[in-house]
This record gives sequence, C-alpha cells and structure tokens, in this order.
Amino acid sequence: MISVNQVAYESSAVKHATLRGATHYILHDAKDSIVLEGDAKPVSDENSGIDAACIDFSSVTEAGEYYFTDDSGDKSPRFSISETPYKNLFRDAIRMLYFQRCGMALEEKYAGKFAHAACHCGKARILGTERFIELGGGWHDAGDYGRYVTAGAVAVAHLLYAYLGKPEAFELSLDIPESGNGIPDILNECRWELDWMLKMQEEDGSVHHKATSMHFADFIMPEEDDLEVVVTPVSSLAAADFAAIMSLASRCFEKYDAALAESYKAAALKAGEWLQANPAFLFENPKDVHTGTYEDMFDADERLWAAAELFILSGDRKWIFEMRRILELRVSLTALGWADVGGLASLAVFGARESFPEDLVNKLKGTWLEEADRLRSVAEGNPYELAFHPYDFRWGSNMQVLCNAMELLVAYELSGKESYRDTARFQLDYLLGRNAMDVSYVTGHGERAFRDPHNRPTVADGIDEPIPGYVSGGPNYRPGDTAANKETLAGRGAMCCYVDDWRSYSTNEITIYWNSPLVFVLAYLLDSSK
Ligand code: 9MR
Ligand code: 9MR
Ligand code: ZN
Repeated sequence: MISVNQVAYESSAVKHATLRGATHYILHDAKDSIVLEGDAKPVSDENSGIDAACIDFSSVTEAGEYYFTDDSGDKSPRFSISETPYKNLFRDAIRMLYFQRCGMALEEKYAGKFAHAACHCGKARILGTERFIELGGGWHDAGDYGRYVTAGAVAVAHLLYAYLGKPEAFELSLDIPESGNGIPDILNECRWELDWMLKMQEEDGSVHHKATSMHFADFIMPEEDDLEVVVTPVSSLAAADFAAIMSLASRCFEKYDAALAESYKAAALKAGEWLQANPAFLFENPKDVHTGTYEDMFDADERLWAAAELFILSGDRKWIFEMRRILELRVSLTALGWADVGGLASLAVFGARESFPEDLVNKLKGTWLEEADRLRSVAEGNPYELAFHPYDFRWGSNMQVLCNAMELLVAYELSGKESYRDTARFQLDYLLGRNAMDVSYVTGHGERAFRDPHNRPTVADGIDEPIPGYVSGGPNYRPGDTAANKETLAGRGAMCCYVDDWRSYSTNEITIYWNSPLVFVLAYLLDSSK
C-alpha cells in the first residue's frame, strides 16, 4: 500500500510518498503509462506500529494526474502534480468559518444546499444573575454550538497573522455576504467573530470565558437548538487573548475602516488595563455547566501575547517590561494552539521586528529556529517524515501537525533554509493522506477524504456528504468515546487511533482552530508556488 498526499504535490517541490507491506513501487500517469519505478525497504515506525518506507519521486514534475501501484497488488489514491495546487482547498478551508457563523441565516446564495435559518438569536443570561445581554454573532466553536473566547481568539490569530504575512494569498472572493465591500474577505469573515467577542467584554475591561448552553445540545440543526445560552464568569485567559486579538484586529482594519479599528483598539486597551490590575483568574466550569472548558492552569503565555500586541498598538514601554518579566518564567515561545499561545507572541514580534528591542527579537528568533531544528530532526527519523512521537497524537493531533508546519514555514522565512519548508510540506502531506490510515483529513479533498465528522449540522441536515473543507481532529492515542476507545482500537499504533465516525468526538470532531492553521499553512505555501 502506498499513501500519498491525495490532493496535490507542487511541481517544483520535493515529493514523497510512504509505502507499507510491499517492496516495489510503480508510478503511473493518467494514461496508465509507467513514469517511474523502484524498490524500497520498509523500516519500523513507532508512530503507526507498521513498517514503512519513504519514496522520493521529486524528479517527476510534469503537471497531471498520477497514481502508484506496488508488488502487493495495491493501487494508491489518485493525486495530481500541479504548479498551483491548493487553491480550492484554501478557499474551502476558509469558507468553513462562514458555515460556523451563529446568529445569521446562511442563505442558499452563499451556502448552497447547506443553507439554514439563523440560530441562537435570543438574549443570553449572565450566569448567576438575571441580567440578559444581546449576544448575536460569532462562530460555533466546533461540532457543538458553544462560543468560546480563547478558542476563537486563537483561530482569528492564525488567520490574521497569515493575512499580514501573505496578503496576496488572500486576494480572492470567498462568496460570503460581505464580498465586494472593498475589504478583503478574510477580514470580513474574522469580523463576524471579533464583533461578537466585543459583546463578551464587561465595562471594567474583563472578558467572559464562554457562552454556551448548560449542557451540549442534541444532534439537531442550530436553529432548532432552543437551550438557554448562559455566559460564564470572566477569566484572565479570555481577557489576555481578547486584548491581543483586538490589538491585532485594530492594525488589520486600520486602512479599511478607521472607526472600527478605533473601537477594537479601545477594547484592547481596556482589557489590558484590567489585566494589569488583576491577578490570574483561571477558568473552571461553574457547577452544572457541562460544555467544553478550555481549561488552562497558567495565564503567563496569554499575558505575553497580549503584552506583545499591546506594545505594537500603543508603543507604551510598560508592555516591554511585562514581556521581560514573563520571559523569566518557563513559557513556550513557539506554541500556537488554544492552550499555549506563546508562539503567537513570537509571531507578533517577528511581524513588527523594528519596534522591539533587538535582544528580545533575537531571543525569540533563536528559540524559534531551535524548535524548527528539533521538528525537522524528528521528521527525518520516520518514514512519514512527520514531526511527531507517539505521545503527540493527542485529542486534536491534526492541529499540532499544522502548528508544526506553521512553525517550520515561519522558520523558513526567518532563515531562508529550504529544508524547513520541505519539512512543512511533509506535515501537510500527512494531513492530506500520506498517513497510515490512508485518509485525507479534509472533507471533500482527496479520493479517500473522511466523510463523517462529529458535527451537529452534518449529522442533522439530511444531506449525505459533509460540507467540504473541514479538518478532522485526527488520531488520539487516548481515545474516549463510544466509537473510538481502548476496546475498539486495541492494538493499534498511535497514528491509527482514529475512526471516521460521527460519534467519535475524541478523534473526528471539527473545530474553527483546527481549520485556521491549515489556512495559515496554505497561505504560506501558495505564496511559494506563485
Ligand atoms: O458533542 C460534544 C463535543 O462537541 C465535545 O467535544 C465532547 C467532549 O466535551 O462532548 C460531546 O458531547 C458528548 C458528551 O460529552 C457526552 N454525551 C454525548 C455527547 C455527544 O456525543
Ligand atoms: O480541542 C480540545 C482538546 O484539546 C481537549 O483535549 C478536549 C477535551 O478537553 O477539548 C477540545 O475542545 C472541545 C471543546 O471543549 C468543546 N468544543 C469542541 C472541542 C473539540 O473537541
Ligand atoms: Zn448559533
């Protein structure tokens, strides 16, 4: 069996596939002619538990459709080689966020057969009070209908840093209601989340952690969900992420809508003042609230990100002192997920290098490149060239795969070393099918793309296929749901602890912050394929 990136390889790029259970491979073009053949010797692979070998077919550069066969009689999925791969994938990966919109009818004009009525339009209650607030807007977090500030801020951050880094990649219409208003559609889409987030801020600058029902809704369409939406207490995690994302948003919108940029700025500064005056307010689910927690025991990395962005926004040196204070602590400076956001602080600094003290920039840059070296060497050690060890396959492992690719692509920009970008491509190849499950983890993209996400609308809408462009959470070596658990997945290697089954929230859910790093990675790779 030969696993490939089922979507596409870029003509001029390095091209690898992975073979298992065979020793001879043949590459065919669309007319079944043999293009290349060779022998490979499988070696052991700790991630999948199955011997495998890496195949290099970089010498094949002609655009077209291809597939592999091997001496075990297997045929690989078809894939293409193209000069401009990923354009449709990129668009669908962003449009996923439009489909997560809450509080707005998704019209057929934009949503096609996936259209549905507006949802969650009633007022929300501040938990523990009888105070009700208008809370329309935002994106549903995932396969559930909650809206969570920290998760949302991180998703928007991936998108906006991608936009600031590679604005040309975003010169496309997403066919969303705001398209054609003179503002890049990526900003239009992010605004839907940002303006909701503004409503989560209190007068004193603090920010509520999340807005969900008391327990998860059934598998019904969002407009049928009439459970009361409650707003949980504030957290310093939410306030810090909020301050950072509003600062960043203010910069991005400045040239398109000065008044809006000003309101994001005011909100950011207010959250920043609250943060400085208040200690850590971590988050735990209040009694009787059973939805996701996004718990995090440490808010220093969130504060670091906020300080970096607030410094860019205000030029106030107090934020540099705050950064130096936090840099004395043990904070990851490369992490880009929802729990650890120190890497977002690094991205903020790299994008505004001239404004920051040189020693600070160098420290972050040094740490960044060290991590890129580590990732590259882990990837070199296995036949999928995945920068993972078995214990990296946690809930949402595909986010980590993509965040590693982001890390490597930024390392390439900082250093010019091609090998970082090559390793980044291997991470994308893994996501798109070059893995031991032989699955493309993006719906609608790839001959063997997953089809059955843990996503309420997909289950409830009566349409056979899912909306294209969802990223699955992916393999989880500690699965824990009715479809994926210790019994059903007994004996499998970590890379194979996955089921394409809607009941499997621990391996096959979708979230906004699993799509957003894919958008970042594709924006950077599209730039290189110009
Ligand atoms: O659908 C929920 C999903 O969004 C969450 O990620 C997951 C873990 O918090 O929980 C899912 O809801 C399940 C609940 O936790 C237990 N009962 C079954 C629910 C639906 O499968
Ligand atoms: O993505 C989250 C993952 O890292 C955690 O391990 C998991 C369990 O706490 O929760 C995931 O987040 C879920 C959130 O709590 C509710 N919406 C669905 C998210 C994805 O499963
Ligand atoms: Zn909704």
